[in-house]
Amino acid sequence: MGSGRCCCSVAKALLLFLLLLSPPPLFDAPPQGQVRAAGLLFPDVDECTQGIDDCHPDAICQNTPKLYKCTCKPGYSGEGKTCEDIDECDNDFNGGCVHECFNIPGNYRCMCYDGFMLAQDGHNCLDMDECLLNNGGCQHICVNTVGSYECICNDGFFLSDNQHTCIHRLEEGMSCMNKNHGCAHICKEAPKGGVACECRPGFELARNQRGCILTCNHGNGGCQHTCEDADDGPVCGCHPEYMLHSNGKTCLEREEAATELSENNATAGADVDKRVKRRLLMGKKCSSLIVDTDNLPNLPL
Ligand SMILES: [Ca+2]
Ligand SMILES: [Ca+2]
Ligand SMILES: [Ca+2]
Repeated sequence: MGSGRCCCSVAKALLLFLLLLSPPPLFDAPPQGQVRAAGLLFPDVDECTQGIDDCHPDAICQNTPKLYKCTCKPGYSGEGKTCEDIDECDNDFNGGCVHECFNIPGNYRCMCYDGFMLAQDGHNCLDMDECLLNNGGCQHICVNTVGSYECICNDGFFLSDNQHTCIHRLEEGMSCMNKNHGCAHICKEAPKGGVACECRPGFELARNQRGCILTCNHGNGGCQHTCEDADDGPVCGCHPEYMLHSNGKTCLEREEAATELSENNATAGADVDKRVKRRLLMGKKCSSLIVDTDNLPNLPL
């Protein structure tokens, strides 16, 4: 009998022990959309949809079972309760833009100087071929140049002051009508006789008072990326990620330039020319496109 009571109390103790081991309902995961407080179930409040969160206007609110989470939108930095626009242009790479970089809330935008258009990558600037549309407005011949274009007249004509129409040369007569007046751009007759040469905007009169030297103020000096004025005319440079082409005007992506160097020198030049031409054609295609830089990825800083 004594051993039976002992066996029963051992079984009770074992049952109690097992009960203690099994997790009490207090620690069970609450059903979805509900939270447990003081052992009771309450529905979760979606603070985001109810607009009772204190996330920054430039942050994304995410509901969590007990509370909610704030995360700054892409292009903004901060912990969520405060978010600040990142100035993507404020670095040594000019935001990756080869001409101008403009910071905007949550993003940035690259822009090109006159005579250039933004490439599809939203960062590079390509020459616009003005001659493709209406012959550039030139009466006779249109010649495209990097950053600009020029009108040229057929033999027996000279370019008028508007730089687009051509005037028939007269036989020997007043100085400017004499084809040997020597002015590179504009010939003006001086009140006391003789001629005084002038240059088109963006050019400077050369020391010989006849020729005209291009400056960076005209078509970015014929440079695709950067331009600096020197005594003999503009000196072109490229954005850090590019290298100057041997033509001294256009810029090649560094990888592309390295390939050129390893290729046969005799064919390299022709290939580059083809590539530049192809790029100009590509550029032409995207001239009517509006590049949506809002959807461009932000550059890693
Ligand atoms: Ca919540
Ligand atoms: Ca920004
Ligand atoms: Ca051009």
